[in-house]
Amino acid sequence: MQKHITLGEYIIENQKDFQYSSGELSRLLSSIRLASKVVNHEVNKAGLVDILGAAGETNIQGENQQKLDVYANDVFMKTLVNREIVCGIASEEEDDYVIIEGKNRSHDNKYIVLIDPLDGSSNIDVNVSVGTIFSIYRRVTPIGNPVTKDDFLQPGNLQVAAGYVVYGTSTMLVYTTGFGVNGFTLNPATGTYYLSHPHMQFPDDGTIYSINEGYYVHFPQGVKDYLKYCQEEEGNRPYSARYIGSLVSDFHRNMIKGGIYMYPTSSKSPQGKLRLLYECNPIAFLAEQAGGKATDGYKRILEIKPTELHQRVPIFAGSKLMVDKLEEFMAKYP
Ligand code: AHM
Ligand code: MG
Repeated sequence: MQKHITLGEYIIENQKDFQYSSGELSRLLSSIRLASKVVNHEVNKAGLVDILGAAGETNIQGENQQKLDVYANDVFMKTLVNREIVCGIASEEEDDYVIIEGKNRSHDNKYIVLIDPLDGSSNIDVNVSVGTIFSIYRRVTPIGNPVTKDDFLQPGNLQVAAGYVVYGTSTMLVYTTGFGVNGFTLNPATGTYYLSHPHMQFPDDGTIYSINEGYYVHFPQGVKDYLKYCQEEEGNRPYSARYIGSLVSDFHRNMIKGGIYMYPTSSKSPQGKLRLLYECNPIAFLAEQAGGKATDGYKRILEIKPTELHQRVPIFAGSKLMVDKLEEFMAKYP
């Protein structure tokens, strides 16, 4: 009989891969696993909001209902803070980073986490998939001191681990520690994640492009030209357009089937929309670890030196040959 590997087993078995295997990173990943199950439970109940009470109202049990993205933020923050594993957290839901003290008010934990606790949350009301995205770094400031902004403003190529949870038809946790990408599916009956997608790989080429084409008139010329190329009748083109409007789900599908996800700059959002530190960097790390590619149109996302916590950048991520082609079009308009 085939052995079913759980995420918990997998994390422990692969601890030896980490450069400094004190077990801290394993415990950190286990905390994310735990928090994701709590959030999953709540996301699954979202459709019952009319019965149980909407955000801001008091529900039937007299509990105050929170917006789900605020709730998800609380769950991830509390789980990580309570376990005293990380020294700092930055979240899409918080204006500034949060300094976390270790045991006995020390500042001797090693890792920082950047997180988008519930990405694509506008999809919740209509029963469409949402996700959590996370990125983990080792701190750069000396242990024993409170973390500073420098710990958070590290380029993506220094990430120690990154991943996402997709709360979809099945809930999956997909992550990398720099040794490939593995996907785990939650069995809702037992609350256990099982390794269902070992060694995930982007097909080198694909036939799906994902972009909010409604903003076409606002896009840079290189993107417009590439979209025209996607729609031309030649070889394996025209490609299929698929856009859920939920980064994690769009990226996840493209990784499995082969495709490109695009959120360019536009005259409406001159820096793009997605955030470098907790959306683009983790997605780029996963893309590269799965044999794909992620750029801002001209250079690797992972080499961008961040200047601000909530910095936005354009992103093009997916099958390598498709991203190469996009860059060819972009290079005509440097
Ligand atoms: P959010 O962090 O406010 O949820 O926004 C991020 C989301 C992504 O998941 C998605 O790909 C994108 O915004 C959709 O934006 P748009 O509606 O402009 O196409
Ligand atoms: Mg987001």
